[in-house]
Amino acid sequence: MNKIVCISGATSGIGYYSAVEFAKLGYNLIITGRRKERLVEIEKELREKYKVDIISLNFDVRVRDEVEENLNSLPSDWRNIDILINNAGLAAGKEPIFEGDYKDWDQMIDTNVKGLLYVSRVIIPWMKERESGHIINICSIAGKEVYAEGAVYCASKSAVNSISQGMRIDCSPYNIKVTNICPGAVETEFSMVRFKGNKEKSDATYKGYKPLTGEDIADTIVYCATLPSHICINDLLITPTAQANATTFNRK
Ligand code: NDP
Ligand code: 8X3
Repeated sequence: MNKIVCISGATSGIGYYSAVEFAKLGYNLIITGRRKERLVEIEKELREKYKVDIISLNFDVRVRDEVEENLNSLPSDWRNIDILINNAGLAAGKEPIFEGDYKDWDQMIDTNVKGLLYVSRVIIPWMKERESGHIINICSIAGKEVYAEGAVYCASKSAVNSISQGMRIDCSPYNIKVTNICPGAVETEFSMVRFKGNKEKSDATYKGYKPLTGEDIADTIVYCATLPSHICINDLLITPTAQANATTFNRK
């Protein structure tokens, strides 16, 4: 059987392009997300183009029962996951902490932190048993620097940063690599989600400079995932050339 990559949040953006890039390399894919129709389309597209096997799992990473039920439904040979990309995540809202929406806070913490943990908790024991595997956590520049009106999103990504470090310590005796990838501005559905469909605000995020694309991050993930077995990229911060840190952009 080909190598297997499991990607959470593969219905758009970084997750979708990661599915494409790994399919090109002949990996079999486990793709997940809440939007079932998108999973069906992506499965069809990648099967036809790249002749790989794909299992789509339609669940919300925030719901532990759904996570466990779906992942545990995998046939035994599909549990031999070589690479887990913990990508499902989002920012919801951007306002000062004293105006923050409780629902947004819950959604970000439940998805970015607890969802990542739920998925990892099922899959890591399978990797541990085989003494082989690579976990790639999609963190953010927001996990390294805090910016105005982003306290809770930044906190959720700081948690990912810490979880990646802890995972690496606990998993390294079992020959499992852990890579924490921290992108700056990537033009995906991210800002439309953050600004709840406000196109003006979303477009403004990427105005006046060339942002990264989902493909750029997918290429970076593939680079980290295909290094020789004795090399592990622990932590990688990647920004557009026009972005110097979380808040400094060279906009024309
Ligand atoms: P997109 O909005 O394009 O993709 C987000 C993906 O996450 C979708 O596939 C979505 O699937 C999935 N997702 C969100 N919530 C859930 C949930 N509760 N359960 C299951 N899946 C979920 O954004 P990006 O591709 O940009 O984001 C991917 C990751 O990259 C996120 O963790 C984000 O925080 C991080 N990131 C993004 C940056 C950017 O500038 N774009 C920069 C740094 C990090 P569905 O809606 O179908 O469930
Ligand atoms: C997404 C990048 O800078 O909007 O994680 O937080 S940022």
